[in-house]
Amino acid sequence: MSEDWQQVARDVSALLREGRRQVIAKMAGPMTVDEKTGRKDLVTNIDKSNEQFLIAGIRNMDPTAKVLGEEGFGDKLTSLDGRVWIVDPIDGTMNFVKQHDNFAMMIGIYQDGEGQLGFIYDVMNDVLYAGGPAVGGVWANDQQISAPANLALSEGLIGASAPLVVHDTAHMQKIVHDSAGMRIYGSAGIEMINVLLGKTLGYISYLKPWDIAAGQVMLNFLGVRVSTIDGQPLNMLSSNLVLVATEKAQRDILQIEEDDVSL
Ligand code: 2AM
Ligand code: CA
Ligand code: CA
Ligand code: CA
Repeated sequence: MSEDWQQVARDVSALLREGRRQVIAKMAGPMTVDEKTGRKDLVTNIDKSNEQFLIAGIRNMDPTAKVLGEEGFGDKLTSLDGRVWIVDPIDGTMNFVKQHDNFAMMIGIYQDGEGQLGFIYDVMNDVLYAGGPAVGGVWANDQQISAPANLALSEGLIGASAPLVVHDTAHMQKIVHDSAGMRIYGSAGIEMINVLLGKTLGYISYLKPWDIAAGQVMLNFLGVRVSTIDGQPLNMLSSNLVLVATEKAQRDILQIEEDDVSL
């Protein structure tokens, strides 16, 4: 693979734009929807074909790449050594099926466990968020993004996945109570875009590596904290209860966890 990260970023952006064109073309045709673990966990023929398309493009760019893909067309990974590409072909599949909106395509590139580049493509708005330490910035299409304000929990909105709130996992109700309000978008990618843009100050959800890989790279680069709900680094080979938050809001939320208080 080219060691010129700017070139890699351009190549991956072109790959994602072509993937988007194909996804949008296929959305006009019949969609096959299957359940994975249950009726709220879906996969379509387009999730699968887009993952195959993206992974073929990645292997073309980087023949020795190790690829972790949600739908199983990548490799079985046992470590993060070397260069690892983490792919979520459609993030927010339920939104994709029900709304034809509010879903994303995501790719994260890690080198020996260190995030280098992240890509989150807001498909229907046609805005590609891309960047990380390898290219020294984060962009929304051609527009560079500056770091979001370091808001305390009380000063901003927090995103979360609905089950955490319903079951009051990890003191979610107290966290929501202490915030300015909660929003639920149904796509980790769209949630992380909102944090990148400072529209929300954080996001809490139980996530797999492909849900968080791309966002973690860009968020960290802009000073947003990504950790487990206990403040520990994520294990990028398994699931995590993920806390994305501004530095101040992370401190506020970790304090709630430590105090172990409910409403
Ligand atoms: P997905 O659409 O790629 O599966 C929905 O709240 C968000 O959580 C989406 O980003 C979704 O990603 C992710 N998610 C992770 N695990 C999930 C699961 N078991 N069922 C549904 N969504 C899941
Ligand atoms: Ca899924
Ligand atoms: Ca996902
Ligand atoms: Ca997905």
